This record gives sequence, C-alpha cells and structure tokens, in this order.
Amino acid sequence: MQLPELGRLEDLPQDYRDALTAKNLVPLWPSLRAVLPPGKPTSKTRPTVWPYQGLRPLLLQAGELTPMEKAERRVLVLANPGHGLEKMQASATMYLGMQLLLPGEWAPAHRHTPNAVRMIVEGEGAYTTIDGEKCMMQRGDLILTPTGLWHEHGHDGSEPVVWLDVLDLPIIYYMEASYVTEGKAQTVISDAAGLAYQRGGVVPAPVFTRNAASFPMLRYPWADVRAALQTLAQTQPEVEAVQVAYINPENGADAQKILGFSALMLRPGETLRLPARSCATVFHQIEGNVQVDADGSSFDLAEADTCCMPGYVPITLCNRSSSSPAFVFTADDAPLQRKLGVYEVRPL
Ligand code: 1HN
Repeated sequence: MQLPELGRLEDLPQDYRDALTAKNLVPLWPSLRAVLPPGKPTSKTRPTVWPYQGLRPLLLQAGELTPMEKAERRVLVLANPGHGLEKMQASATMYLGMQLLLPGEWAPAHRHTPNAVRMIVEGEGAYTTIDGEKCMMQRGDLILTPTGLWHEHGHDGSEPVVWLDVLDLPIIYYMEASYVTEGKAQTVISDAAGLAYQRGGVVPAPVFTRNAASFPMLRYPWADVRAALQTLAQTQPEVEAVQVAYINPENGADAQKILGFSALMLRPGETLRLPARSCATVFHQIEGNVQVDADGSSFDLAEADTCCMPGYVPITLCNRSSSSPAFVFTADDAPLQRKLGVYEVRPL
C-alpha cells in the first residue's frame, strides 16, 4: 500500500524552523519515512567483494612501509563503500580487516570491549595468546577473542602470516562503548586452549570443582570443522545445507554474543538458496570456489576472498566445481538481532 506523502521541511516557514533549531528541536514528519521505510529497511551495506589476490600485495607492502612499532596491529580494513570507507565498516555491525604479522614480529598485549575473531588465511608459525592461553594459528582455524580478554600475537615461523579479523567494533563504537586497555606481555599458562572441549557431547566436569568457563573454547581447528562438515554430508545426505555453527560447548549458545559464525560445505556442483534474513552476512572462501549472488550482485569467490551482503535479501551460493566440495566461512549479526527481537527470516 502506498503511504501518504508527508510534509517537507521546506514547507515550514523559515522563522519557525529557526525557532526549533534554537531550542534543539526537530520536526519528525519530514524524516519519518527515511527512518521508517515501508516493508524493508534501507541499507547502506552494499554487496562488496574483496578479492585476496588484489589486497595481498598491498598488505605485504604495508609490511615494508610500516614497522609493527608504528602500527600495533598491521591491518588493511575491508571497508564497505556504502558506509563510506573512512567508517571502516563492512556492515552496520561488522568490521573486517586483513592482518599481517611477519616472522619474529610481536603485536603487543591489550584488551578491549569489542569482540574479535580471527580466521587464519595463510602462513604457519604464528600464535595468539588469550588470557594466558596460547593458540597456534593454522589456515582455516577460527580463534575467538571475546570482549575483555587480554590478547597479543607472536610469530616464530619463517613466512608472512595473514588472518581475517572480524569484530563487532561498529556497533560497540556506535554505542559509545569502545575502548582499549594496554597491557604487558602475558605469561603463557597453557598451549592447549580448548582442547578439552574438542570432543562433541562431553565437557570437562570435575565433580566437586566444576566451574564452567564463560568462553571455554577459544580455538576451533579447521581440520575438525572440515571433518564435521564431511561427516554431516556423508551421514545426512538429505540435509539441505551442509552447515555447522560455531558454538559455546558449555551451553550451546552462539560462540560470541553479538556476531554469529558458521562453516558451510557446498557439495560438488551444489546450488544453495538461502532465504532473506534480516542480518547482514559475510562470506569468506576457505577452500574451492563459490559464486555468491544477492541483491543484483554476483561474486565469484576464489580461495581467501571475502564478500559482504546486506540483510533482507535472498542469497544464492553455487559451487563452481563439479568434482570438489567448496568450504565457506560465514559471519553475521543474527545473535545480536535475536537478542534484540528483530531477527527475521522471510521464506523464499
Ligand atoms: C584488534 O585488537 C586487533 O588484536 C585487530 O589483532 C584489529 C581492529 C579494531 C580494534 C581492535 C587485534 C582490530 C583490533
């Protein structure tokens, strides 16, 4: 149904507008349709792709141009032009960055209010230490750095290491709740982060002293996630989407509170139609090639490519290979939207 047109600002006498301004008042009706559009939100988040082969040389160049001491974190931000590049946002809630750590380098310890995760893209020998737990980084691993936990990165290997950072920084910043505390190097207390949680269905439970950690699992090794997807595909061939969610093994909740993470396997030649959901979604190609179509855009993701799609649009994923499976990592803001009561799925 067509909504009636409302009065414009220009329809009001200038002296009245000036009187409102002088008292920090604003008439709602000229802006009502903008803040409350009919049927579906307007989205600044534009379908955007960041091919890895295009950004990799520039990231390595940053390694030559800017020493760690001058960067703290050496990152090229994957910015969505729809929001304005300077806003450093992939979507309204999600920040994406590609971080480079060179052999021997160290990114100093700090902790902050935004939550981070890292998806390892290339290289061996780097690690991140989170509240004393040393997590080795291997391609495809997902490493959590939940709000408030100390973290620093080191690199004992011989080749550059690159990972994708996904943070809820834009929403925490918008809430005026974003800040950092600097710290000194941590003492490593364990290099087996979350290993005790690696067997599905059982959790550590000493009878007398059980005290569940709020973020028990900080590292989700790709080898295990990949195996889970392949087992799912083999044992439940009827499932529509071969997809696993990264969860907190203590309570089954999303791994983090604001952003949600999953891994998807597309069988050879498979096309998967996802219904429109209210959350924005990021896709990062771990293995293979997937074509992502949504909102009139079509991206051919090669390995290590990343793209972002706005919410409220159906998305189609197609594995371009007829012989190999393809593996995709996803991030979205569904956990936040569910908690706020605004999450929707619009069936196809
Ligand atoms: C941060 O702490 C890291 O620890 C990476 O590696 C990217 C972007 C914005 C704010 C904090 C890191 C970040 C960040």
